[in-house]
Amino acid sequence: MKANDRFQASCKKVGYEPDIQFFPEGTKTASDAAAAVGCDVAQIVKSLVFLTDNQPILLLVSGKNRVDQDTVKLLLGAESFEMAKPEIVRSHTGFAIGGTPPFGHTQPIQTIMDEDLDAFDEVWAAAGTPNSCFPISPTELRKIAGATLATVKLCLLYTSPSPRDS
Ligand code: 5CA
Repeated sequence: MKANDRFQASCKKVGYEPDIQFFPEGTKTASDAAAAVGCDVAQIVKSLVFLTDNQPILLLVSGKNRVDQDTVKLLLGAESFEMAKPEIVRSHTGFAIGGTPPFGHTQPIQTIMDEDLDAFDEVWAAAGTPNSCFPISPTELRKIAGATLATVKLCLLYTSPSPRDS
């Protein structure tokens, strides 16, 4: 079965019908997806798989944000936290990087959702392939993914020189 059909079939099991839209120009990255959909990159949901103490964990992250791995590691009280290799992403979700959807995976996976996604009425996530996305409200996304909301983004702070230094 094609990846889009597998995603659709797993959504059906939880009573959700995604409005999958296809974009021949490609939606492999958050910026590709934002350009194709015609939305702000912040409204694109990146579905990123990490390994924490050797357990997979999924982070649903706004397209404008980078994950602060140290903060998430602390939040989880974990010893280790690192990005999963492509073969782990595929074996745990059933989908390849660039098309990994936020739910509907082959195995259950602990999921954390970036609180910044909650600012929008609608966000767009991958639908199983690197040329398809579907719109969803953040509330529904969180509910179906069984996700916990958290602050996950990297904040680069600029510290101005102290007056004593000038
Ligand atoms: N279809 C788009 C928008 S929904 C999408 O899937 N974006 S994504 O961010 O969820 O997936 C691409 C991400 O996969 C990249 O941002 C990057 O963080 C991650 N990635 C790319 N290559 C690798 C790799 N070799 N190992 C682990 N993660 C990778």
